[in-house]
Amino acid sequence: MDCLFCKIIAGEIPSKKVYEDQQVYAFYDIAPQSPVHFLVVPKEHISGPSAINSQNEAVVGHIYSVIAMLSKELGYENGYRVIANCGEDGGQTVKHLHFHVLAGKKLGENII
Ligand code: IU
Repeated sequence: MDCLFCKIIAGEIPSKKVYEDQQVYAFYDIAPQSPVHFLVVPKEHISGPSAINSQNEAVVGHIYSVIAMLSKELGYENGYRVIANCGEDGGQTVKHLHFHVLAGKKLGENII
């Protein structure tokens, strides 16, 4: 499958890893929109938020728990924003489900 994030997960394209376990991979965004900006993606290829269903939904809860755990480890427990863009109108450019984690400053409204 010709998916950029599948290639990043497989190590075929280099990335700056934040965290990895059996289900998810997290890496810093190449175009950061805040002092802390990384993406958390399921290792399983899910094309986007609209492809979440009863079969694959568990990984979404896991992703939120990983983000909360990392907030303490990376020191952004003062607050953060999690965003998943969906489809063309939602501004999704990479067709592999991903959650932006933005932190490190008081975030304005027009971000991501
Ligand atoms: P979006 O929600 O689909 O617009 O987010 C895609 C993100 O993937 C965006 O913030 C890009 O900067 C980021 N990204 C990346 O981190 N590495 C890449 O090689 C590419 C995009 I292409």
